[in-house]
Amino acid sequence: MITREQVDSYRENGFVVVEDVIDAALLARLRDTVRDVMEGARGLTTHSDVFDLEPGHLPEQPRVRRIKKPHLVRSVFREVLDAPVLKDVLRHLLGPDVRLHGSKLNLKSAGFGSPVEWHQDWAFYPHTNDDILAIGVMLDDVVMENGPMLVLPGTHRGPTYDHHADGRFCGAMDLSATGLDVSKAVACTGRAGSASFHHVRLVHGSAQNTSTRERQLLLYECAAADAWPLVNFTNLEDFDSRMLFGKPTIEPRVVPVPVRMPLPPALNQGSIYENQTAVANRFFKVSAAT
Ligand SMILES: O=C(O)CCC(=O)C(=O)O
Repeated sequence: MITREQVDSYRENGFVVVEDVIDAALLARLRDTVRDVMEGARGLTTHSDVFDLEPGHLPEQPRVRRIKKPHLVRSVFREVLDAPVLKDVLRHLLGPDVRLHGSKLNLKSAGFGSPVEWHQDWAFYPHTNDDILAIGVMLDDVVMENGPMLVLPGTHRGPTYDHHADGRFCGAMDLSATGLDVSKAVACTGRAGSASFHHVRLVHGSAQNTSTRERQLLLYECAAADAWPLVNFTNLEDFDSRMLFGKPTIEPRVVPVPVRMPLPPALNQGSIYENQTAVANRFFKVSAAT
């Protein structure tokens, strides 16, 4: 299902896009469910446990940036993780024992969907080893115009960059301070039903969606079972309940990977979008909401 070349490319570049990880019927159910869940944002005056709101949100005209932890909101979002292609890819990239770390659905709506500044997921959730990746299931066709995720190939083998501003974690890098060449960025595009798989240390970000096309990206963070978090460990029952397949372990595999703690915590909590509001030097432009 995933080819040897694709696995090698993931190891070399830190990402791979695989087509048709979910079938048309599941894709249609996911889209319907998103529409239904979004009704819950009507009337909200501030972010909630489920919804992260766009700056231009109004209670009577909801604008949502993110549905938080969708796998806990509706069971169809949990079903995606049983898709055979997706499981096959996870087995090849992370091994026989895999745990779900978290999930989120970035809406990036047509016309105003917010950008995500350059960052490494690793800066948010360092673990004892880095056999961790994020799956981005495309619920819409993702093209250059509607704010695809942009990745800098090979950066998963480099340093962990500074994600702090004014002495606090802010969840974003100042690319100009890193020497990284943005012209080398690759866009993770693909037709709806495809998915990107990106390494936890890969530098990535995405622009505002100023196009007329939606770009919904359903993200699942997955870890090898022996990767234990260095921050925000809750309890063993919750930890083990998130096993997707294989066996849990109480013996973390510890490898010498570069770590920076996301501490002191970000000034603005709730989501990466909120964390990143503390960044002075934004890379991606934000135009007034249409
Ligand atoms: O939605 C995107 O384009 C970027 C997603 C991402 O990097 C994140 O939410 O951490």
